[in-house]
Amino acid sequence: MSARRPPIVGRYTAEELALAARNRGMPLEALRYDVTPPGLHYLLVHFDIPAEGPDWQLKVGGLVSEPFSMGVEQLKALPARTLRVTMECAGNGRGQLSPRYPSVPWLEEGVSTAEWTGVPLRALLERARLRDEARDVVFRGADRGFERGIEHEFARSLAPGEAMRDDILVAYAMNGASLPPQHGAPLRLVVPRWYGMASVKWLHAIEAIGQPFDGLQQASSYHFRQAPGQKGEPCTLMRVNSLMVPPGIPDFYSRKRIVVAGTVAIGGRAWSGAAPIVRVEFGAGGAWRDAVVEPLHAPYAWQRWSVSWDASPGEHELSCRATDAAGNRQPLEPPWDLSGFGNNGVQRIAVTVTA
Ligand SMILES: Nc1nc2c(c(=O)[nH]1)N[C@H]1C(S)=C(S)[C@@H](COP(=O)(O)O)O[C@H]1N2
Ligand SMILES: [Mo]
Repeated sequence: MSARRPPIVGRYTAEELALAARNRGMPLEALRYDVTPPGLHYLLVHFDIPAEGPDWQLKVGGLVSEPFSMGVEQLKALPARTLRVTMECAGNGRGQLSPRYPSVPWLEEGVSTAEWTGVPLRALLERARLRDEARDVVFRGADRGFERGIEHEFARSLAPGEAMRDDILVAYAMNGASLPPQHGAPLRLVVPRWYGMASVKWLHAIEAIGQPFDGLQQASSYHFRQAPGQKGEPCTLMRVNSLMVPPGIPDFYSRKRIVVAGTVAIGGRAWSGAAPIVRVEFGAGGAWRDAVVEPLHAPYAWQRWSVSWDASPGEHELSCRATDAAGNRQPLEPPWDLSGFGNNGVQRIAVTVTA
């Protein structure tokens, strides 16, 4: 495997700026929407958005008894399901770490929720009849490029047991309209509860193989590592996390918040791939108290939380901290990871309250 890029300390580089401009985040005020309007959904495209073409085919093959290939219209004729799914990039929060890995320098905005419509993956795998020798199921995207000197198309895999879950979709619609080009048109995988990298866009092939998939995006990228050279643990489920809508109004350049003294309605969203959110604590000036958390309405979507804050004149730091039903709780500080994956440290917002 060729060398990893050296870590960065200090100012953002031109390469990071270029990546950030292509792969924009969700403006945090959009946390107000249950379902993120498509133009505000965060975006991550490793290479170029491939051209879509009317003759797009999805091939299902490899270690299956009945390989087949089907066009998008044929797929749309199969029984469909719509799921509301919160998706977060595994690298969300990377830009807060130091040293940081040279990649998309997300601060905290690499998360959104959409309603995806498509055919359950399980129905396609049942039709193809996975053979017993299948050890891994590979999902291939049509976008191609180099990373760390290796040319590949973006591809990921799931173990057969995971792939047969009934909540994974081969989606052709987002929020009731055809998939936009940047979100994977004409077809993408949507893997609820997992970090976004599992949801392969521009999906053109599903292939069952007899050994664990060794593609770069599967075997090398998307692993939690403390230090270089480690094999690490694969990124899978989204860690417990929460964000708030920054209150008041911003200063254009610094984005610092200005709030008028008085009772301020504070709110945001919390999510976890492991279990529903059972608690959100709101922190102001070092004191924490419980916010009101809405019950889980859609099993794969974030939950709304709210609290009212008595804002007194002066400088304040606001934060929020979620706990899920499995007992996972956000750490107060960003957890260290070499590539900046899985940063679920609490959000901190500096607020100036004016009289
Ligand atoms: N083919 C392909 N699929 C992909 C990617 C990609 O670059 N190419 N990026 C992945 C990553 S890392 C994330 S976080 C999600 C982002 O999905 P979105 O851009 O629709 O928000 O898509 C995933 N699927
Ligand atoms: Mo991602």
